[in-house]
Amino acid sequence: MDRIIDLRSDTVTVPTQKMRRVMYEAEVGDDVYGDDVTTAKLESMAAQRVGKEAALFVPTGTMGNQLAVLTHTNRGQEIILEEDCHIFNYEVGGMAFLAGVQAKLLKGRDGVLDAGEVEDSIRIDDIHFPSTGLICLENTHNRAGGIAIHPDRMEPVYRVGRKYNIPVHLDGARVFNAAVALGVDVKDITRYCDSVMFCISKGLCAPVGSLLAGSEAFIQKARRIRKMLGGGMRQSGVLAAAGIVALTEMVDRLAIDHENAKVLAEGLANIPGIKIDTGRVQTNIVIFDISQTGYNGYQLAQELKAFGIKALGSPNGIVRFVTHKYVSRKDVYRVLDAMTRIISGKSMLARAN
Ligand code: TLP
Repeated sequence: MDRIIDLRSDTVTVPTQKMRRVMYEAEVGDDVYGDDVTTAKLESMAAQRVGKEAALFVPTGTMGNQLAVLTHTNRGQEIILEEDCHIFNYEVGGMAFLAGVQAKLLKGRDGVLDAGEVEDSIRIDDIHFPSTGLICLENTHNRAGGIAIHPDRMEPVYRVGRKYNIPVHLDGARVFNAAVALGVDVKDITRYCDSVMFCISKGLCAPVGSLLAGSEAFIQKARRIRKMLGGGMRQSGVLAAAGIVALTEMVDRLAIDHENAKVLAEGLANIPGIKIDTGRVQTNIVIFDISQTGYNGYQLAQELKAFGIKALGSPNGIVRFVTHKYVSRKDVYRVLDAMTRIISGKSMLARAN
């Protein structure tokens, strides 16, 4: 049997040989005492890269986002988010449980918030109302299909934040995918937020970790809260070492994953019954609808298994495939071949019944 192709997420990427070597050789110390030079190096490199004063190494993107909410807000405040965002939908209700804030959800267009609607949602000073403590953005936008949001579309929301003195946090789990897809420096994106979280453990192939970046004062406070949550790590340099390779060597190659996603999307569009808007496939995420094929996501994932392909199942007809370093162009053709066989087989079965 051929090698397994794993399309479930870019989180499945394993560290490269170079990463494993630098992890082995990393100079480490107790980071809670500020002794881990490798972690310190990654943090300063990350801060510089996204144009912020300081950064903090955290175990996961979820912890980075939740730390941002905890650090920016006070209990009982309201935060503005796009309704399909990760912070609200996929972080176990952490913002309510940990930070004690409530959500004001706005419908985005392609994951983008309308600045006018954001402004209208900011609470006025009234004894009955919570105060608005934070605005959250996401780029690339995962559930919108990995759409890379141009900084010009973030700027108006950021201006609203400035006007009312409300901080803007960017969930930039895949912000480097956005920068590469748009052909801009990542700073051109992160200049429109006060804090940003980005992951090194996704398309950039590091085994573990994310960075939260912002002002010196913000990161100092976030560092204390990270400790409170049990995220003060000791010899984290073994992980940070891989992160340094991720930032220095793995960003530009994301363009290959985007190309492969495009080819995958165009191939899927040619399979009868599959609905996909190829224009929305701008980075490494491919979202499509198989409901007209007679399959649901669970069944498709089951069928793909027989072809040595791992995919996430869902009870509805919406499927997400994610490309990454370990999905080659040849793998894309293998996936398309399997998809064609599965879908056409099913239609034949359907006709026979
Ligand atoms: N997303 C994962 C799943 O949780 C859905 C994935 O496979 O895409 N922000 C965004 C936009 C994300 O997509 C993710 C992970 C996170 C935050 C959280 O990162 P981790 O998994 O490191 O906690």
